[in-house]
Amino acid sequence: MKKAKSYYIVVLEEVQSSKIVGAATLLIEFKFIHEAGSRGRIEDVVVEERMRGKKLGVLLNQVLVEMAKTIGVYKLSLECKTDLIPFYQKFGYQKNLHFLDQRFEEDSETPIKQWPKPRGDALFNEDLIPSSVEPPSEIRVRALHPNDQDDYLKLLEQLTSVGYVSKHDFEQRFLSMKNADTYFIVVLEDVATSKIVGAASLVVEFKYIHECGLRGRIEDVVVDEAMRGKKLGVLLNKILVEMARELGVYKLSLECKTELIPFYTKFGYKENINFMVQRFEEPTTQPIH
Ligand code: 16G
Repeated sequence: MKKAKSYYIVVLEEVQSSKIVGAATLLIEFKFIHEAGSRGRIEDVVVEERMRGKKLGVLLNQVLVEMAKTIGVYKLSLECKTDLIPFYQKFGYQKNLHFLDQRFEEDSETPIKQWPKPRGDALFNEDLIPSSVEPPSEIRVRALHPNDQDDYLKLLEQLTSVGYVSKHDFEQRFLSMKNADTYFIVVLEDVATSKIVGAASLVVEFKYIHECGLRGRIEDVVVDEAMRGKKLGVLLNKILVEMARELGVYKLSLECKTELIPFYTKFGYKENINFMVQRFEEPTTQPIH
């Protein structure tokens, strides 16, 4: 967690007993979208039972929202049960997208013997790309490389706002992702033109819960407009679900619009929980990392 430079676990210590009576995590996820910005996630918020009713949950949330603003995230989100929606609305969150997840069997053994190290320029170790999922012959599946900048950013513009990303910003973003070793951005290259025509990310999060387990998130799935209808979205999703399983995540999730629920349901996801999000004005200065 420390190496990834993205985990801010805040605890509340009861002064008298030196016991931890509350905790919450702010997780920062590095992005290429939103000017190579970052998004924040609130995770694992918990207050000791005997300390409930003292507004410690409010305190934790206020602290984390302020920290997220200081860091300069463009949006902050969390998942919660239906009865907690009114609580989180107080801090500025709204329910708009849908949150889908699926769980895998939890093994008591370490999920993966050796975390696969990336080789060469690639963002992640390409051996992880499952050979069981076969792309059409005109498509090559590979990891993102630093010289994919123009193609990849152009493609992301079909998903959301990207804005201006200098070569330096792109390289820094790439480096911070590679250093964290938990960003698996798969791209689909059109063999004939060498252009990137599809991309999707698997981002792995380290947890203490679930036996120091891992959770996975599918992010920034996009297929070039000109290539739609060729099942490339299906291909990307099959690949990432397999990779997540191979890495040993206990749960895999994503957020999507209503019209995409039937598509994602095909890969085993279900809507179990609410997704709440708030957006901030996009920072004009570089975020602090
Ligand atoms: C969708 C994406 C998410 C992406 C976001 C960008 C999938 C499964 N979900 O929710 O990964 O980051 O759109 O939208 O691809 P934003 O710019 O409004 O955050």
